Amino acid sequence: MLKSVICEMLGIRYPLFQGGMAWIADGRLAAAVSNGGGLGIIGAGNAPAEVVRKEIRIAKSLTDQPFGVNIMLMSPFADEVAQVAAEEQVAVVTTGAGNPGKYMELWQKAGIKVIPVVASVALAKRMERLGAAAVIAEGGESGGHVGELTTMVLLPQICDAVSIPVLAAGGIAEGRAAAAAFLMGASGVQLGTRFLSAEECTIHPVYKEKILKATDLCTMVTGKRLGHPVRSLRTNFAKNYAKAEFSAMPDEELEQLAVGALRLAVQEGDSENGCFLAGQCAALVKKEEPASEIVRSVMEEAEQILKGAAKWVE
Ligand code: TUI
Repeated sequence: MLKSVICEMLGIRYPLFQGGMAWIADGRLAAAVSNGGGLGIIGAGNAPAEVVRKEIRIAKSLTDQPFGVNIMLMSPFADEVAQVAAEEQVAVVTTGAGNPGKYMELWQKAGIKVIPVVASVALAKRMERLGAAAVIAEGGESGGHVGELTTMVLLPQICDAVSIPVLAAGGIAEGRAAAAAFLMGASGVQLGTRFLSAEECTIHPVYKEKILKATDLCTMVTGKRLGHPVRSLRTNFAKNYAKAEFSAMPDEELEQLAVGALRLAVQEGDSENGCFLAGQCAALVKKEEPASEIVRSVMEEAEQILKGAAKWVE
């Protein structure tokens, strides 16, 4: 079985995290992943603290395994959600879209393992100094808020720069990419897009269908002009947004265009006005299946590939 220091650190069977996708990763999905031997993560996104607490309680009722909460640092509720994570003493907090420095002490005092998602070497080093238990190096192949670098070049640089364990994210939907990440020095992997096809993932059927039908060039990045690049499916909404970005439209109006678009995708399956966040690996997601089966099959495939890796050596 494929094991790493992450398994011992967190008491989980497989070194595989499910990304804490905003609006999508709820207590039910997180519990299903944790019951399958990975680490399920509730995505707090822009949700108010009490909504997040409710999802944490749902996860606690569905699993006795460890799970995490992802705190989206650009959320207007980040302070309160950070507090709720501490009060509920979740096993792990992951963070995204910013620097979680100001919350580190709060979480560490609550006995929580803090594992920030980073898109640069500098932030990875800063997080290690502040006591992060590990970092997740996320390349720009991922869905949602993206950094500049690809997983292929970011991961080895972060592995060189820090002594804490590094997990890889961005572009990983299968055992093949997971095996590659381990070969490059990762101690674990995080998958987001692949879990959109989980049976326990409650996104609108239209969203799921779009993921299952996605092909290689199906995603694009918008939002660079306002400093928050986001990868999503190349829908009419994304194309129109991109056009608006290159027009003379004022920043405030451009910002308004995106408000509520993720909810419209997740809950309404609105192809015209919804923003369907997805990573480049959507094209590799082929079928709907239980979350536990995703965890097991990705790890098993990675293990077989790593066992066979000696064939390259004379
Ligand atoms: O955060 C993510 N993925 C996300 S967040 C999200 S919700 C959102 N919607 C619209 C705009 C922005 C966010 C959807 N998907 N992944 C982790 C991640 N973090 N990727 C990139 C970063 C990041 C970027 C800049 C982390 C830190 C950072 O700056 C740190 C600093 O010190 O300035």
